[in-house]
Amino acid sequence: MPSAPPGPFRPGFWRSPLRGPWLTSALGSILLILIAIVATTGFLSHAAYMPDLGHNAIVPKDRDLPWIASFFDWPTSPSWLYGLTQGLHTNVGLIAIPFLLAKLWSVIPRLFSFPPVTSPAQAIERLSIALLVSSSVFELATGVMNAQYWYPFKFNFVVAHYYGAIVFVTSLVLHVVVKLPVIAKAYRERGVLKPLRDDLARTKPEPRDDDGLVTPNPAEPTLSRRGLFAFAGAGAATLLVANVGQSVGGPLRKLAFLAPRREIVPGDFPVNKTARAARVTHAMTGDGYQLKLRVGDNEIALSREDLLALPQRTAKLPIACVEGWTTRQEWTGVPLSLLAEKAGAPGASQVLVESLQPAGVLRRAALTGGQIAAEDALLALKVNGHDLSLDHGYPARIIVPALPGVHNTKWVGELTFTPRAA
Ligand SMILES: Nc1nc2c(c(=O)[nH]1)N[C@H]1C(S)=C(S)[C@@H](COP(=O)(O)O)O[C@H]1N2
Ligand SMILES: [Mo]
Repeated sequence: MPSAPPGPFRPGFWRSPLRGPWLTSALGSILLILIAIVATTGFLSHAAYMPDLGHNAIVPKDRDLPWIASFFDWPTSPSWLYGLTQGLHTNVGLIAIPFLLAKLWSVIPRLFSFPPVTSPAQAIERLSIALLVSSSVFELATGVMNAQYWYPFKFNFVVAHYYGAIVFVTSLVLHVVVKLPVIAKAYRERGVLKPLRDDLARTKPEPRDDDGLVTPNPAEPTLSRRGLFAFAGAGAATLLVANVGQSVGGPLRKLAFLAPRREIVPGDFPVNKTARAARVTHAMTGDGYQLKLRVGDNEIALSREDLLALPQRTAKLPIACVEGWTTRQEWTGVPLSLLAEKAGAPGASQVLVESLQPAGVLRRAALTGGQIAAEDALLALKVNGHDLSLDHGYPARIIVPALPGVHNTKWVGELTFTPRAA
């Protein structure tokens, strides 16, 4: 066997006495719990998008995971549901970052193992690890970029993050299954928590292992194992405090210095896309504005005055954005079920909502029968007792309990109902 080139390829190069199967297993166990939460809430978010519903499809139906679309209709109650699942998704995803970095640090010697490939089986294992590492970094990086409204990439975030998640979860399951004996052995021999009792003076290397995680050339420890967990934990806590306020609100909102609070006017709530950015003008929303209600070939048009003359309903409902921020406001407007009735489609099974916004994927969205029928599902005309501002969707916008923010279409121009099947 050729001898390893000098530098990081030599086993003695990596000298931290902390590295070993127990440390990697313990960091991996924490990550596994965090990622289980992130993956579950992520796939729930995908389901909330209703990929099988016309005009909401983000992934072609025939290439989507069939069970995701079929197992349930995203509910409209409790209204905070999507705020909770998406708040968990983004905040737990952030917390995972320091632990992922710590885990990658713990296995660095493996990255340089020499020779890189010794057998076909081992080549497959290494390939699956390459997929796991790259997809986990890709998912966390694109997630953070999205939450920061930073889109330097040219691909569609939602589609890429979704397919990335499938690669990630698949390679993770494989990894856990393959490593189960190593994890079990580490916990059996060293105890699950026992190594955390060691202070710096008692921090010794683990016994040499087959994978070469334990250094043959240990340096004096500068940090105990529990110190390492505290360090990663402090990083996670800092990220959490710096972000969670935009999900839960209250006094924490002020502390959320990493959460983009752009275009926040004092006393107002965040705006996803301004009217200006969406190219919605006063000419479109002024006196000439008419909402078109359509069923088949029948069309009726209502001015904003007509809408205000209809029975109004007020409800305190959140906008819960896929990017993890949530805001609860008091909305007033016409129930969607009433508009379906007016249009001639009582109990409609679907509605296609189209915005006055001339272009962009968010200019239209489809709502299910259940989302139309929900008591508090509104075409909102006012918020907190005042007319909607242009940036929040004047003259009229959709607001449906527990709907992802992205489907709460602003500047609504047309509603096309599909009648209930006879
Ligand atoms: N026409 C239109 N409606 C839209 C959007 C948009 O870009 N265009 N953004 C959506 C997204 S992603 C969110 S989170 C909410 C935000 O509503 P707000 O700007 O009033 O807070 O509006 C939704 N409605
Ligand atoms: Mo959003």
